[in-house]
Amino acid sequence: MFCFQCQEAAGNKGCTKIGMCGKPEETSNLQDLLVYTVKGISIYANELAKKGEIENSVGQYVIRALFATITNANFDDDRIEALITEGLVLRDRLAEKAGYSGNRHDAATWTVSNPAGYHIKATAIGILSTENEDVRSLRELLTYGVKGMAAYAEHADVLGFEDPSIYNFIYEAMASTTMDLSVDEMVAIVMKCGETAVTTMALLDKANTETYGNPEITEVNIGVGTNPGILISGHDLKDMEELLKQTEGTGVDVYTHSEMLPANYYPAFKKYDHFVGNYGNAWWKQDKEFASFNGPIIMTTNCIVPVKDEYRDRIFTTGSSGYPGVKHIGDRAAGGAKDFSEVIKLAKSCEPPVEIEKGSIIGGFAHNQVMALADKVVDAVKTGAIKKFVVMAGCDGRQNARSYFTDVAQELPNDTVILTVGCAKYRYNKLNLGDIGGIPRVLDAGQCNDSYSLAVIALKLKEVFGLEDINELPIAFDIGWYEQKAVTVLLALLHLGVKGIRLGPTLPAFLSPAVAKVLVENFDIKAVGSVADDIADMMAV
Ligand code: SF4
Ligand code: SF3
Repeated sequence: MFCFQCQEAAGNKGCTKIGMCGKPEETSNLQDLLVYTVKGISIYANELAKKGEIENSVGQYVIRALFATITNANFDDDRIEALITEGLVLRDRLAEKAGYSGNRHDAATWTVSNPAGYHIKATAIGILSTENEDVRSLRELLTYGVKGMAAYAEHADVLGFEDPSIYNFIYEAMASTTMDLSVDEMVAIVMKCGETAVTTMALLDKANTETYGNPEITEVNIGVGTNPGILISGHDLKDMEELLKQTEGTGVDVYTHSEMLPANYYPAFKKYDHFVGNYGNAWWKQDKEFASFNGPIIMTTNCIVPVKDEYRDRIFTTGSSGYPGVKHIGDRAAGGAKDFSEVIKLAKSCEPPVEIEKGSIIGGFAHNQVMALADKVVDAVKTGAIKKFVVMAGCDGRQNARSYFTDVAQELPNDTVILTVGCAKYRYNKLNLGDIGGIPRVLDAGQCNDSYSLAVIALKLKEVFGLEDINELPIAFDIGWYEQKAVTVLLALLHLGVKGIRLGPTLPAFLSPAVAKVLVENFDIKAVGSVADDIADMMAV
C-alpha cells in the first residue's frame, strides 16, 4: 500500500503498512483499484461525453465510487469490491459503445477472471506506479480535488440536483491521469478542477437551500435530554431529514455529531421538537463520545474511526460510508426513503446519553444570513470595529499540532471575526470569543460542504466595497485541512483568485517540492508557522 491523500499521511510522506486512519493495506489497495476502475470508465466516458452520448447514470456511479475512497469514508472491502465489479461491467458497456479502436491504456482494458484477482491487480497500479514524482504529484492533486468534487456532487444528486457538466469534467480529469501530458497541461486541468469545484459547490448550495431553506442564526443546545437518543454524523442532509421524520412521536430524540451540527441551522429541521441539539465534537473524538452517548449512531459519510467494542453493536453506516462488521442501511428505492426502523427500535432499548457538556453554541451564518446582516457588517468594517475577517475553515484532526488553530482563534485581536465551515470549527467554537456590536466573533456557515458560502460572502463584500480584487478585502485565510474535500475547496479558492492562503498543520505530503513551488510562486500559499508570527502577518496585510 501507499497512500498520502490526507494530512495524517505517516511522517508527512505516506502510509505504507496501515493507514494512520486505520485503513488496512488490503482496503487501501482495493481503493486504489476502484480509482483505477474509474479512470478506465472515464477514458470511454470522456470520448462519449464529447459526442453527447453519455447518460447521467455513469456520472452517478463515478461520484459514488470516488466518494467511497475519501479518507475515513469506507473501510469495507466487500463494498469496495462490489463497486469495482459494478464499475467493470459499466466500463465494458461504455467500451462497446465507444468502440475499441486504438491502443487503450491498461485502465480501460484490464480484466481478471474473478474478484479474488482484484487484490493482485491492485498492487500493480498504485500511486507509486507513476514514477516521476512531479507527474505523480499533479495527478494525485487532481485526483483528490476530483474526489472532493465527487462527494459534493453526490450530496447534490441525492437531493435531485445534477449538472452533467460536472460529470464531464470528472471524466476528462480522471482520463487525463492516464495520459502523458506536459506539466503545463496538467496544471491547466488542476486549475479547471478549481473552476468546476465552484460550480459543484454552488449546485450543492442550491440543492441544500432549495430543499431545506436557508440556514439561519441558531443557538444549538450541546447538553442532553432524558429520552434515549440517536446520534447522526457525517454530511448527508437527506438522511437527517428521513431520520427526523421517522423518529417523530417515537419517544426517541435525535442529536447531531461533528459535521452534522449545521443541520441544526436549517428551518426544515428546526421544527422538530425531538431534535435536541449537538452531542460532542469533531470526528476524531468519536471513540469516547459514541461510547458515552449510549444510543445508536448513524454514520452517513466520512469520518469514521476504527470502531470500538463499546459501541460496535449500535453503530450503523449508510450511503458512501462503510465499516466491516457494522450494519449498513441500504439505499432508498426510487421515490422512497431509507428504513431507519431497526435503529429506532434499538434506540428504545438504550439508556439516554450521558451529558458531557452543557450550554449552547451559535451558528447558521451561511451567505443568506450574513447578507441579511450586511449593513451591520459593512458598518462595522467602515468604522474600524472589525479590522479583519480570518477564514479558519476546513477540517479538524487528531494531531496535537492542531492546537495551533485554537491558539490563533484565542489570540487574534478582538476586532477580528473568524469565518468558518467544516469540522475545523471545533477547535474554537466553544471558546466564547464574544461579539462585535452583536456580530459573533466566530461565524459558522456550516459544513465543509458549505464552503461556497464563504466564497459568496467574500465576493459580496468585494462588490459592496467596490473593490477590483478579492485580495484587497480585509480577509486572511488560515485553513486547517485533512481530507480531500479540503483539497477541492483549496482549488476553488485558487480559481477565485485568492492569494496568500495559509495551510496547516502541514502542507500536503502529495505536493512534490516542484509542485509546491508552483503553488507558492503563483498563489503565495504558505504553511502555517508560529501563532504569533502568523497573526502578525495576517493583521498586517
Ligand atoms: Fe494514511 Fe491518510 Fe491514506 Fe489513511 S487516508 S492511509 S491516514 S494518507
Ligand atoms: Fe471533517 Fe472528516 Fe474534513 Fe467535512 S468530518 S470537514 S475531516
